[in-house]
Amino acid sequence: MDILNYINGQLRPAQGDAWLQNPSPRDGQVFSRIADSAAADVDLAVEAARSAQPGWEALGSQGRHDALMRLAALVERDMEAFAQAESRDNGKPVALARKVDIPRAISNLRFFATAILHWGSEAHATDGIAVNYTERSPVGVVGCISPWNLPLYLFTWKIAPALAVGCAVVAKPSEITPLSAYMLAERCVEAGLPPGVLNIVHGTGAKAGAAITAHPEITAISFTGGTATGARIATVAAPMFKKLSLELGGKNAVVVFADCDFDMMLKETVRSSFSNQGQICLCGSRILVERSIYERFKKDFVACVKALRVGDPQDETTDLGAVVAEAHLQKVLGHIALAKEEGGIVLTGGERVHLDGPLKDGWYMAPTVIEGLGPLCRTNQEEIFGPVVTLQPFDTEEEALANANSTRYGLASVLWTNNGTRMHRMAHALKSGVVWVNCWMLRDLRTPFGGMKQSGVGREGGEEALRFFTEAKNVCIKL
Ligand code: TXE
Repeated sequence: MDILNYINGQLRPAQGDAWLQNPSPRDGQVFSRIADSAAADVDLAVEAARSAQPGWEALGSQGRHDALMRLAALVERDMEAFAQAESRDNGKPVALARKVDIPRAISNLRFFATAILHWGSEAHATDGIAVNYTERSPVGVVGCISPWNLPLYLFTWKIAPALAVGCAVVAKPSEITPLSAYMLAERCVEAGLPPGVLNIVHGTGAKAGAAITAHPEITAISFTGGTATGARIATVAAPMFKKLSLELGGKNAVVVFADCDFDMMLKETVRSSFSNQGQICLCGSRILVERSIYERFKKDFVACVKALRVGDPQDETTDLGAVVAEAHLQKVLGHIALAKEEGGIVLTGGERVHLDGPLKDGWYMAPTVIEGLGPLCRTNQEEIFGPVVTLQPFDTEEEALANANSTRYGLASVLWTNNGTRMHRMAHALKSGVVWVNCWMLRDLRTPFGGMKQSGVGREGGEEALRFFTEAKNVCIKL
């Protein structure tokens, strides 16, 4: 299978006919090849976007709404094919792709297609001497660069608001999981999206990604990925005065108080630890438990984790599929070795899982729980981004807070308590862009989404995203 670029409405290989191999995490076998694009391909995409943008803006919000809704309907029509493809490309259980990834991609398209119909701006009357109104216009051609963990979910999370406000887009999905974006491109052709409005350039970050970041005609970059990559992108984009939205890494704390609803907490904490093989930047990888219930939590949690089924992503009963790449598997296993060196005790998991038969070369690992480490060791400070969590007891709220806030990240926190005043007190004091109380990954797309500290710059979601992809102009008229 050839995964082609989508430039100016056409599906085409990279110039120079360069290709990357695309293996499936499920069995480690190459099943497709990806256009290995470079600056010349990005130049073509930007040229197409620049030509298409004025007409796309002039189409108006109703016209853009209609086009995005047609695209959403085609993704929904082919939901199963997208779910199977996402699972094959990423290694996640197909049940997860069917339940989370693809439905959310459809919601992203529909949410922003409709949001633009209701989006207004503001006016300010100045003491009877002037009236001001704020005009919000699309910034032009934008770059959207997305990661491999939630491929279509995060790809559409970026392109939908950009397209809805009238920008034209040059987008690059991760070279590790390009398939669903390619399938979306095929549906763009079928939906009759005007050529050049959306351009998808496949390839590596160092070539295609860097060319998008550095292109002088791209006015804004929306990026989701690792913190180190975000910093590299910022060093290029900032001196070019591009708008930047950076959604980066996380090392999220789950704070469990004895007064919580234990059974609900336990079930959700297994999910927040290991969903998508722990490869969601919002996963709770540091679990802090009030000492009076620590032993009970440890026993019940480890029992639940041992019962999780690591298996064929195509099998409906699988809880954990394969991690996304061989290199990533080695990276996660390396973190477990480090944890042991730092004095951690592996309560369950900690090793690669070899399935038999055709899946013997797939990249599977056991969900892993580690205890006995303090808050400041590397294992509790560095993002692992795999099915690995640590447990730490705490005695006081102050201690839990200091621990939760002790990393350079600030993306999400999860708080389990039924004490109302504590909910507000802790939510206020936790240094993260998202705080979930007695839930995890409960998402309202209108809310601001993103991290602080080294988890990112800016916010996505709702009006935040529409404002990111537009320039605000104040027009002041003397009365
Ligand atoms: O990131 P990478 P990954 C974080 C998550 C983890 C990481 C996983 O916590 O740390 O992202 O994603 C392209 N110039 N989040 O490993 O390598 C690359 O090709 C331009 C946080 O994929 O940074 C890919 O398309 N582009 C997030 C994309 O950047 C470059 C949710 C990401 O790649 C580039 C998901 C360069 N120099 C993951 N180098 C959140 N906060 O929501 C690479 N790329």
